Amino acid sequence: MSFASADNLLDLVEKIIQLKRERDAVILAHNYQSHEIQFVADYVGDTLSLAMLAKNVKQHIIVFCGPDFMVETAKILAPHKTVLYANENAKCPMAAMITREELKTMKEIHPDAKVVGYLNTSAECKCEMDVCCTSSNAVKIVTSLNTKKVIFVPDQNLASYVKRFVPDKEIIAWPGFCTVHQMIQRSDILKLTKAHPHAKILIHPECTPDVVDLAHVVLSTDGMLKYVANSLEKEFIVGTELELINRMMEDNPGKKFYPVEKAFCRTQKKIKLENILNALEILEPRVSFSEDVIERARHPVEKMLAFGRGD
Ligand code: CIZ
Repeated sequence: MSFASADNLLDLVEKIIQLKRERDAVILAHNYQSHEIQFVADYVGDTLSLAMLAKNVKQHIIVFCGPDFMVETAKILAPHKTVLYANENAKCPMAAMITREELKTMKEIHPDAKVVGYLNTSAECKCEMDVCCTSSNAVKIVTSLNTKKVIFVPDQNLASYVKRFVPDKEIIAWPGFCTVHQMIQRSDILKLTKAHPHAKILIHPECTPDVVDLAHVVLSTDGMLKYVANSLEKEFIVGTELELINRMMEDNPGKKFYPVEKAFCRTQKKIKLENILNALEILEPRVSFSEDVIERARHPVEKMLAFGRGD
């Protein structure tokens, strides 16, 4: 980085912090956001903890640094707050893999099934769900349902992870996936294991089943951060997006972390400091839905929050 860009970075950070104070705004950022975004954020976390925060923070303006569905979930939970996309173009490919119409058709084919939907879906899709989930509480939620048949959308990998815990239930999965976790191959983890045979293997449940099979523990990103902080182990292979490693290294200086280098989320990295400053200056782009969508989508999201964390 040149000195000029370092100056520019510092200038942006100062402006954001000042404007955030003036506006009495809060900045929420997902664990995959780049280091400088996490630095200016008030809270950093996984999808579930950010949803809980969006609902409970006292500020009335939220700048959300994460993909579209996370920002929109914040609006669903806090409809009277001004919720701003840090960058409206940060659209989660998995969330775009299923439409409301497609989910309606699935429900028509399986009228006796309950619908569990990952938060990684559009607000419209959420209107058709019985309950939402994240990777932290998907197992807990599906286990709790008093139904044999469950439609699980849109992540087929998370669906097959959940299925391991509920062998008696029929899980009807939509063939969606996270483009980043799908990139992580069994051979990547085996290579790291060969180089670091004593390392604990942490895998995200959005990874494919053959990768999950290699895990010592399967956790969401906040679950991984907590696990690493509390573990007596000293070395960890981390099967999720690359950025998480930086947090782990910062928080655990005595421990070693081995990432899968190619696991980089282009969507999340579309968010830049300039976007946050712009959002704070013009209070746009805002999330906006009809009252009907908010009302219908809020039900499964609130139901999920009542379950709390599962990891
Ligand atoms: O932060 C995570 O663990 C992700 C990527 C998903 C989730 O459900 O929170």
